[in-house]
Amino acid sequence: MDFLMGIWEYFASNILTQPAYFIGFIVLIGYMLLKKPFYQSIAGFLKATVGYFILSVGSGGLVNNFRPILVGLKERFDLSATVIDPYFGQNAITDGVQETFGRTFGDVMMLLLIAFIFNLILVRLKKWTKLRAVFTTGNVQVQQAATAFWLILFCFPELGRIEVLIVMGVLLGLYWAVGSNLTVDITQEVTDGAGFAVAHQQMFGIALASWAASKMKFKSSKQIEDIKLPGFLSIFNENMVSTAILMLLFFGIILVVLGQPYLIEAGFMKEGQSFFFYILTTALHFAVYLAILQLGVRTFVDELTESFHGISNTLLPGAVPGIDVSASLAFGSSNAVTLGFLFGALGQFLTIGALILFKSPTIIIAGFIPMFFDNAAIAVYANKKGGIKAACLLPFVSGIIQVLGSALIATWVGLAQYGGYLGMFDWATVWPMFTVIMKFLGYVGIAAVAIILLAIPQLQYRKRKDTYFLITDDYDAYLEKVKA
Ligand code: ASC
Repeated sequence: MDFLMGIWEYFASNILTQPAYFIGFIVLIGYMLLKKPFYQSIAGFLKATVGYFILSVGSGGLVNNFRPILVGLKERFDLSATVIDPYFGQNAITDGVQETFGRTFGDVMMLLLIAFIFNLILVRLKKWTKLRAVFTTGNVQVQQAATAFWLILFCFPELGRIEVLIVMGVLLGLYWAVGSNLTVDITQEVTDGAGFAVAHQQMFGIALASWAASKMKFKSSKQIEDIKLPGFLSIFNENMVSTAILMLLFFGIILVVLGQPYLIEAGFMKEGQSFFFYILTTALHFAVYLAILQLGVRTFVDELTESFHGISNTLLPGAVPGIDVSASLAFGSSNAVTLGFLFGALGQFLTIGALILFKSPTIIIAGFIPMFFDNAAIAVYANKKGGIKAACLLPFVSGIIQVLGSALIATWVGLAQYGGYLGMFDWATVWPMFTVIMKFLGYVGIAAVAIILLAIPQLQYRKRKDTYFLITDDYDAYLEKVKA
């Protein structure tokens, strides 16, 4: 038993929760199942892993580049508050779970494993479940398993250890399968059939935003890439330029408010460094990291989707891999990414201002990850379905919801006092609703949540039985059929 646990721990900490290697091994196994020569399979493994690491450099760079702003706003305005950020959320749970519920964080990894296996089973039973996507984003799975662990203990503090793991393992596995399945079709549209789904923290958000965008009746619903600005404005047509200019304004205003003396004192700027060039460098690096992120995605996505045929022809018929939401940011309109971030930030900042003004017992501090990755993705999908206006409006609304939803749930379940909450869109909306249902209906609530989740893919399937599986099996044939 100890030996098996040792293997599991090694696998969990080095592969399952490290998406670069996990994606790499999926590619390796996929190619081997496709009976490619060994050297080609190894090459695929390397390219996918390197590509994913490049993506991590991009997304990590974006996060770090933004740190002075958020740390600065917090310190300058002397706010002690709950940070909405996946890593702060995870730390809060690590700190509080023993004290609050008398449980250990170690169980979170077991929960992750059970949920992941359940996700695989659900997809294997695709004929009945209609579920097509496997969640592979391990870093995010840890954060979600931790939060889900807390929520189930909050609803059922008396439930035994094994029962907790099984009940939440099933619900979380369902959420992974159902959530990423919700993004399959729209992601195929946005990426022109790249063959992956989103496995992240705003899957319901993406589905909802795409639906809302498609229902919005604006007079003109031009997509961002179709708008050709005239005269000097034409420089905004070029994504790198527009990102640089918009970020210069955004960072410029906030960094000037924070002030040079503070930035030097806090160690973000060096004594004697030019303030103007500090702001310029910070702003331009946004465009730099965005470009790196997109390069990373382009490096691994082709390998992944090609090799995944090996898995979807044999082990998991007809399945697609669910991957990090960053992947979808490399497709669609790049300007949508920037606009989504800015409007999401606006929504968040205004709502935080309102919390302070109305003396809310919990004040939220914006975290970059929800602000950027959720809202940029929502904008990319909304732009595809409803054009530029939807791509501005929906991230703004999402920013408001992220802050309000997180403030409510984090206060209610007691995570606010440990200083952090996951805060991504689904965890500020869908999961708080599940928590309400379970807290008030007890065991009936568990069944209700499971039934709701199971019903969603059935409804999707009913709407268009003829193309439901075709869209992943053969995208070109799907397009032909839809056109016909
Ligand atoms: C998250 C999280 C990250 C980022 C990354 C985006 O939710 O924990 O590190 O988003 O996955 O690419």
